[in-house]
Amino acid sequence: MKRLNAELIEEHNQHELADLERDYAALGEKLSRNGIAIEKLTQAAAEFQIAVPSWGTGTGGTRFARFPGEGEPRNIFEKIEDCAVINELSGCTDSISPHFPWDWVSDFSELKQASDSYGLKWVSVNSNTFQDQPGQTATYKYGSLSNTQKASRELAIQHNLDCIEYGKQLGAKSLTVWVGDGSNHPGQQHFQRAFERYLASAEEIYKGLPDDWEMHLEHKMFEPAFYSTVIQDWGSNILAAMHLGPKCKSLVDLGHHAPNTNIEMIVSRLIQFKKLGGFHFNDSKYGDDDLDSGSLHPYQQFLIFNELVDADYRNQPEFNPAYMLDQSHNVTDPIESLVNSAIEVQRSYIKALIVDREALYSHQDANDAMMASCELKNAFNLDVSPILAMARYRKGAAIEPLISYRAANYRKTTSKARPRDPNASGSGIV
Ligand SMILES: [Mn+2]
Repeated sequence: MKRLNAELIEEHNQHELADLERDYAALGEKLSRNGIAIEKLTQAAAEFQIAVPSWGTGTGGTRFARFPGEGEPRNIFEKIEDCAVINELSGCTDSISPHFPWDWVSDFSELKQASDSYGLKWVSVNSNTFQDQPGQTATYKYGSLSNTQKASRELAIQHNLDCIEYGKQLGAKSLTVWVGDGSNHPGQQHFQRAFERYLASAEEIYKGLPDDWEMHLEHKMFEPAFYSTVIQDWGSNILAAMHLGPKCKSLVDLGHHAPNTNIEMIVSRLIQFKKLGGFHFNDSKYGDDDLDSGSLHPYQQFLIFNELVDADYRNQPEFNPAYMLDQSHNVTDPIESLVNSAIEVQRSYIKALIVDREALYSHQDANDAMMASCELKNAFNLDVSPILAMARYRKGAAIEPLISYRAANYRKTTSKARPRDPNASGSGIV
């Protein structure tokens, strides 16, 4: 089942196909001069998939305000519809990463049926122990898995175990755990005791993982805690992951580091020790800005994929990271941002495939810094857009996704079916 009018996309594609074929042929000729077969890259682009976060389909906000968009999804079923649109346009987002309890439903088979009807899968389940739910018996105000109070810790453990159960019904294979635990004042929290409590709680969750599941820990330097967080960086993250066992790995959210951190090097270290579980892609200028992927630092994103492609090239064992977007869209249509961002991540991947690994290794061995740098920069500077567009076209997705999307008038037609509740609090991702 399609959510957008497939004929409309096809009509637009036919209009743009002749130009695309010319650009594709020219790029193919240029690549072949360097011994690269364009068809291999187009095949890789067609196979590349990145998950859409269910929460990203709604308009985000800041701690100050949220400005809801017209026709935005009001529940998980409507989020699935928007995820279908994103995949029909991009051709590279065939899965959804859900968030509980935001996406909780009483009948998960109904949810699975809805996603199946659009050919969408469910991947990593995200738990939420950073806010209290109505009627909650113990509070997360002072932390969840590391809370000094046993009742709060037990509640957080049980919620994560529940998330695994929900995920099993949806066919997911991993649990992503991010906690807001930390402190705002020096002295407020005993660093070691808090980490000990976190590990003891995480052990209970780990015990509940099915054999074919992974647990992904997400670190974050600050927010909501502003002095310290319990899993503040990849150091604490990998320590926890190593402590818990082989099914526990680290998840890298690009916005969760200090500015100018060498994230690609962190990625390399995690790969080396078989601890890279996955990514939350986004971009940032100041902190956890959750801006569109590749909108500010496309070269950094390329350098991360350079490490990922390198790991693949060297057949690194136990290397199978999960790719997800994690963004907040305050001033754009979330569908447009997610389509664009998925394609920008795919773009970084294809550019990284162009790097001549053997040539790079020989420049590195010869300490030829200039040529090594040029090997990367030349790949990055190549415009691979025709490859991405051709991969989309062959899958029946849109050659020009935003043009087709706007022509479909989706928001306007959807807004009629999704009237906004005037009494809604306007809560969203903040
Ligand atoms: Mn994240």
